[in-house]
Amino acid sequence: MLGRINSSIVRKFSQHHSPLHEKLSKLVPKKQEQLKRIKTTLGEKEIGKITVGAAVGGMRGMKAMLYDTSILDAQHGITYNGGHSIPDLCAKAPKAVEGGEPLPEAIFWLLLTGDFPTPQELKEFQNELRQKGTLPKETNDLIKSLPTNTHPMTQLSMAILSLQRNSKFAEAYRRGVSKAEYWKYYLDDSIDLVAKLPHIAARIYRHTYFNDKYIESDHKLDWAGNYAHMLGYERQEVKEVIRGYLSIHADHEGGNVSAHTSHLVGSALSDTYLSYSAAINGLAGPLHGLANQEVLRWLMGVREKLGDNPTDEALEKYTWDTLNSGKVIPGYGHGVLRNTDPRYTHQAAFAKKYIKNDPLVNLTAQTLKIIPPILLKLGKVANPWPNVDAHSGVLLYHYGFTQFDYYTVVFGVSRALGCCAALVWSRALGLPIERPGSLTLDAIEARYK
Ligand code: CMX
Repeated sequence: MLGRINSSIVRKFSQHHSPLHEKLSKLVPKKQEQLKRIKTTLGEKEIGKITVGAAVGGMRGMKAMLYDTSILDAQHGITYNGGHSIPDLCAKAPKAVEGGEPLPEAIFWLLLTGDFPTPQELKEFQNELRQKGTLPKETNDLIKSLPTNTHPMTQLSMAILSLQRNSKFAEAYRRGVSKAEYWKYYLDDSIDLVAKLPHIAARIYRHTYFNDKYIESDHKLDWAGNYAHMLGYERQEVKEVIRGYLSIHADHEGGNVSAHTSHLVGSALSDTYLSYSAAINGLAGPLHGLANQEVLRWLMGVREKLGDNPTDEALEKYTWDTLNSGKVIPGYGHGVLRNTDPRYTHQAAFAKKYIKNDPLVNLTAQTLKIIPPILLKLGKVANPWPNVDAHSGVLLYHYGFTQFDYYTVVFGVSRALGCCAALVWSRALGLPIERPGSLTLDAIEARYK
């Protein structure tokens, strides 16, 4: 099929000539003007105060950066660019199946522009992603060369880095391109990375678990449907799970570890590949994205010890045993949210609609009853409610996608949509290199003597 994508389309999607470039070219001056207005009229206003507690406590609650693609509310969860909450997004986004899950490539468009693409824009953008998806030989060779016990997230980070030598931004910077043009090259690199990520991620999966038996891309499919296909899942429901998963994990404001890492590294004018590879390393931490694999591991531990239908009392004891052994309960708690994560609610609704009598899905519902009161009893947990990771892996597992060490890679494919959109905007707005200050313990005490 790729061979049939004719040269006029190839020309059309060459540097700076994609539909997204056209759309953003109109938006960028408006946002630049808005930032200028904010700087001149509001530059001296206080957003909040920085306490010693916040400085030594992981900067919790400090609003200290500009990140324009989404905003997080402690009670209501995430709102994507254009004012779309998770339920609103799921109702209004373009879909592959009527009444089904959003198309994540449309979410990328939304995060960048604040609008869903029109059917024509979507079609053109999907073509562009198809055309740019093919991986260079060295990326394929690199993945194939890695020991299969290399964690899939490590493979993902390395594979993204292997694309860096073709960065349009890095090349343009060497040529001395004007600062006003940076965003266009970041957009080129970002579209390229987004196009290639499902191919990279599917290759890592087939390399790690299926002896390098790769599955050819199907260019008739949408971006996420093709990812499911290349992973080896043809059921429509699995494609829908993947579409939904990739849509709702895409962005979660700028302060979380992956988004902030990508933003920080990008602020040094490191290109999209360098920035997003770094973000993946943060996402691979068990307190962040790796929690979805840890949830599965925890639930498997419950099943192994207590069987498929544990009593509430037995599950309570298992939860206390986990806590008393000095571990966290994965999938519960959040740095910002103080309510059940709407992304969890969305996935629970999907499970209710499509899945009947699955022991793990039932167990997940049971944990919702048991775990929050226990976390509340601990007296220190700020949010006892489930986050997105409490449900995502369970859906994949139900459909036979059981290699849970891989689950965070799916998260990594999705989070690129938000991080890349934000990188483009950071360059379009000319945001400076990030350089907050720090204090030593002695300096803090000396300051308040
Ligand atoms: N189980 C046990 N203890 C928990 C807990 C949980 N699920 N959530 C928080 N706590 C503990 C913290 O470890 C901390 O204990 P110490 O004071 O002894 O260090 C205390 O409660 C206060 O923490 P907090 O203010 O409620 O939460 P933080 O903002 O510090 O941390 C998070 C947030 C997500 C790291 C934490 O809730 C956690 O470890 N959850 C489990 C891992 C998880 O699900 N992570 C995924 C988050 C979503 C994502 O990024 O993908």
